[in-house]
Amino acid sequence: RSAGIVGAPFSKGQSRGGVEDGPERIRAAGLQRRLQQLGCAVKDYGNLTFEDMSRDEPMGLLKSVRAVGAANQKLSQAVRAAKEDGHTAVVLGGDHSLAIGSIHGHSAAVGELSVVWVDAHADINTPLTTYTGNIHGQPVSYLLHELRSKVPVLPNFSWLKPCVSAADVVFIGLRDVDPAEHYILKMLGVKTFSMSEVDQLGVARVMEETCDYLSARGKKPIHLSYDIDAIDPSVAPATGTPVVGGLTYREGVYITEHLCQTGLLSAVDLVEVNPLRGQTEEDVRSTVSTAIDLLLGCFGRVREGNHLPDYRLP
Ligand code: DIR
Ligand code: MN
Ligand code: MN
Ligand code: MN
Repeated sequence: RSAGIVGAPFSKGQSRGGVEDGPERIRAAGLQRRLQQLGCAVKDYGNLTFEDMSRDEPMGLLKSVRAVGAANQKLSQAVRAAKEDGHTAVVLGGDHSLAIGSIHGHSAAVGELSVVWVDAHADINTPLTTYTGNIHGQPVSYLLHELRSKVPVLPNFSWLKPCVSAADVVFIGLRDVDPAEHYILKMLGVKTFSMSEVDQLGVARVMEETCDYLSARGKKPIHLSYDIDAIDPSVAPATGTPVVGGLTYREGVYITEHLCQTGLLSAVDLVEVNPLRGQTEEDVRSTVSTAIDLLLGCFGRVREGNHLPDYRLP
């Protein structure tokens, strides 16, 4: 197992500064070393750089369309390259608009995907249903075949073709869904486990049902898109749009452990860590440390402990 890390310090899918510092903070907390301690090979591709758009006027409500389009085209190519090098891709965000490029690039390399979207939000607004204008609340609509006719072609997005079927997506952790998003989820029959279902079923059953549901359509490579705001703000407060009533640390980590065990996890996004949104340095530390533990869970860390295969007692 090897991790191909791509840093994507991008923040223009929403309006709060600071989320572009996510990749550096997560690296500084020792991601590479801790993955290596698990016996995981690591290739760090470094951070992508995103040019400033001189003219990027809003289109109606939609903000920074051209910057988001260009950044995601670049990210798509980087994720595709990491997959073609044989790694499990790890995208460190940055805001969740990056899932457009990440999932597109992943699919370009390996074909049809299953997508597990762990988030307080559904991120399935279209450019016409959004009322914030933030593209981080829209990436799923850009990716779904079924919504193709509902998403106009936008500047710097002509490279993007929908590449995911609604039936191959599962949402976990939802608790702040806009009316239009709820309509779309119902209209398309998307599989969702809101926080109510997590409460009702427990996270173990949620993950059983998630994997059963996805594997019934064939064992496709899994793309995990993990928004840190899925985790309760008492644990992960340093994020742009915190919502009370989220996943506990243990539920959040369990999701990654379970997906890792499928052997199908092929790419992971860890997004929306915003060091400037913490009230205290401890808020930031707790958020970043949770992000690291989620990523380690994706690469085989289990809470019973691990040892390398060649370990010998001294
Ligand atoms: C809201 C919030 N549904 C929007 N979305 C967020 O902007 O479309 N996504 N915060 O992460
Ligand atoms: Mn999100
Ligand atoms: Mn969110
Ligand atoms: Mn399972």
